[in-house]
Amino acid sequence: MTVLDRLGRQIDNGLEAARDGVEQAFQQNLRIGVTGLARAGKTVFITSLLRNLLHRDRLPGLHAVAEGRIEAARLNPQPDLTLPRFPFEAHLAMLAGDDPAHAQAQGGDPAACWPPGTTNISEIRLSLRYRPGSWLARQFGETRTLHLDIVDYPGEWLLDLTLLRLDYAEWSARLLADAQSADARPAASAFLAAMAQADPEAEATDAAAEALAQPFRRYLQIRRENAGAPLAMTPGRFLLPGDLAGSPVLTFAPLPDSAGGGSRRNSLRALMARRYEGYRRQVVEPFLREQFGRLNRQIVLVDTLSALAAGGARLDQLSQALDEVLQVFRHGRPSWLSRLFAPRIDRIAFCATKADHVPDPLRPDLRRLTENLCFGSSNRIRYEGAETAVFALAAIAATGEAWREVGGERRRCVAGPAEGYRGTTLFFPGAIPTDPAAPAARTGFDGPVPRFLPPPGMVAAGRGLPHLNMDHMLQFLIGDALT
Ligand SMILES: Nc1nc2c(ncn2[C@@H]2O[C@H](COP(=O)(O)OP(=O)(O)OP(=O)(O)O)[C@@H](O)[C@H]2O)c(=O)[nH]1
Ligand SMILES: [Mg+2]
Repeated sequence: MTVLDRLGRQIDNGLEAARDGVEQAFQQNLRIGVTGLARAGKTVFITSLLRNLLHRDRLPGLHAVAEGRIEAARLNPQPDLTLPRFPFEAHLAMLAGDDPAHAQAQGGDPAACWPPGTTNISEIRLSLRYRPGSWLARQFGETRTLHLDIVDYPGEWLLDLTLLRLDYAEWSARLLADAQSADARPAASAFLAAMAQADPEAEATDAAAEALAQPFRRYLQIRRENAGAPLAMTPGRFLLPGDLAGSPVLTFAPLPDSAGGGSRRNSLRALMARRYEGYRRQVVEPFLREQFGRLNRQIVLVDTLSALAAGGARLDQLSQALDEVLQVFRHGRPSWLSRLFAPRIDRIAFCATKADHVPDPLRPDLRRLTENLCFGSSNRIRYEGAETAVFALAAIAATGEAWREVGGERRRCVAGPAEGYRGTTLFFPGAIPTDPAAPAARTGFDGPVPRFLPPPGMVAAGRGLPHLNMDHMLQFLIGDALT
């Protein structure tokens, strides 16, 4: 290679680096935290969000789409190399009725089904190439790229974030108060009997720890299926251990506080407290730091309708559980320095999910109820400087509308095929109270909320998925990043 060749190559490399630098300057990453308890609708929401951003025919409320400024979208390699990829294609195949395992379970009959409950963490990146809206922004480049990074995880793990605020004695007191309640006694009897036999001050052994942890795990699993079970059943990994199954960090249980002060260092109670501490340090803190520590935007998915249907204190429990979880996040307006080193969440969308379960005229009431339910949290978050908004949405609109006679009156219902029913199921939830404290919000529904099935033929080539309000929610959440 001649000197001139070498010089030419260096100039080429230099230009490329400069071009990369300019490219970098016009790329923006938003890490979006999808926050929701178990079954709130996170996985279906992420699947719909990805599909609808890849094929944007159903997003008129997202301004960059309406103005024709999004040139292309694609799934790109995710930034975190150690996390599994969110199985978007597999979930879509289930919704399309193309999942071979489900078809086999149905006797070879292909049928659309919902993705299963999530058992481990996964991540995905979707990148949008767009033309900026303003003339000024276009002077710095014709197109830009917005990367959206999204993480999915089992909802059971979310409540573990509340443990960061509770020490072992506080956590034990909470769990034992419920285990000793009349509601919980049948589920808790084996665990309470094991606890009565254990001597918390005796020298700790692995066998003694396991003799208590094993019935405690079993109790949590049974108890959470009970109608009146509290939402906050922790530790979440005892319900869904992911890759930690059987490890010592999952071998502990609550114990009543020692009456006369401290315990000996090698006592069973001290061992349990150390393991609880280990769980907080080695499981919960990394989960918070790695998955939620770098968030810029947050969606809080709230299954308000199911809580309303359950009646009693369920709405209060939901509101309190979400509020406790949200206190762990860093909200507020980011300074340019914090944007680089310790991002803050500056926009939060509170969303009532599965709004396709209520007919159109009642959806504003579902939104208002959710707004009132989350008022304490959203008020605090706004005070910290972040923007909040509330939506009633359906990631997938699985129902149509129909009319039915109820008590001599014609009522607008939602209708569609539902799990466990033949033909078309009609559902009318009655009026939706907007105040969670109103007597009507306490009575619950007479029957269960049907689980409507994904409509056949919903996944069509080149099209997004039918939804309610996802576009308006997206305009609030990421619209500013596409201007
Ligand atoms: N009709 C309708 N049903 C929905 C919608 N979103 C979720 N569902 C229902 O709610 C169930 C739970 O949704 P998922 O997305 O799996 O919930 P999740 O929050 O990921 O739950 P975990 O993984 O257990 O934490 C689904 O299987 C559906 O039955 C929706 O937009 N419309
Ligand atoms: Mg899930």
